[in-house]
Amino acid sequence: MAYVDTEITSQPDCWRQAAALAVERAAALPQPGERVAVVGCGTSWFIAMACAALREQAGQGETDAFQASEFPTGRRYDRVMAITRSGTTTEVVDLLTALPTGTTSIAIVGDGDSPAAHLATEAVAMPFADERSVVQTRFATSALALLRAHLGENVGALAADAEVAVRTPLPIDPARIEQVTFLGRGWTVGLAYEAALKCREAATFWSEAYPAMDYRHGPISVAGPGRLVWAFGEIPPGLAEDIMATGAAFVHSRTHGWHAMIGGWAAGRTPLDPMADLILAQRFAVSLATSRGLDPDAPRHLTRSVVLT
Ligand code: F1P
Repeated sequence: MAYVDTEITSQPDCWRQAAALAVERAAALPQPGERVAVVGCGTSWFIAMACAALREQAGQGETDAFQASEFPTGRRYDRVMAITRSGTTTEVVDLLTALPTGTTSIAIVGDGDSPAAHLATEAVAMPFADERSVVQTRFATSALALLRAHLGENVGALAADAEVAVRTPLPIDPARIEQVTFLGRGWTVGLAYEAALKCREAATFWSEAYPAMDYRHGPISVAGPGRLVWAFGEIPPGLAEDIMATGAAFVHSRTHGWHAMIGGWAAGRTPLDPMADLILAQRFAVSLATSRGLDPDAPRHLTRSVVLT
């Protein structure tokens, strides 16, 4: 079994631990009304996007997300929250070093003794969610669970959905698919980007991701038989029909009658929270890798943390 399989399966328990940590470290996390920027690289950037959209949607204050290297240094934020599993990613470390004096920063890290943890005003360490794998799964979703618990969401219920997601059969056989596009809206756009990154990292697979409303503005041209569109959360009316008209397979646990489109998978099942749907996409990516004879623990051209010299 690959390390990444073990880490994927441990997510329900990690989410519960993240929720407990959110209570313990509430004072270090963004406070209501603050203007906040969430930053990261790769997976951590996509989780930053989801965090920002959820916090703003919860009425907690204006929240932006940036790839760490693209942070607009001319803007002023009350708090900059960096998400970084390793705590060593160059762009994140550089940004924390260069923040204007007086900016409160917080690093959500796997390793509490890492450079990012030391540079930030406060560090919230989640060693229980740290990973051996290069390809991130549980650290990323646990960081999001931490934020969601801090926003008052019932992470216990999310963990129950995660228990289903780690063991339910996959919605589609990866061996039947030559391309996948993930879609999301609002906070699930970040999840869509992350799901597509998993397929590229673990399986060198052709994967794309878009906000669902933008899909008909060009990307739909790629859809067709043997290809897959996978949507997280709510999607715009009519989109499912437009996708199915292309002959592509469509996975979306919220579309009425969707089980008919994908061969009876999970018929009659209550839709899972999109964060649990992401677990299914992580498992899909790992399964893609193994079905293509690749080792998901050894992604091509990728290291566990990108440290630039
Ligand atoms: C960020 C990251 C990962 C990617 C790879 C390289 O890491 O870009 O998203 O999968 O492992 O590093 P981190 O800053 O969260 O440690």
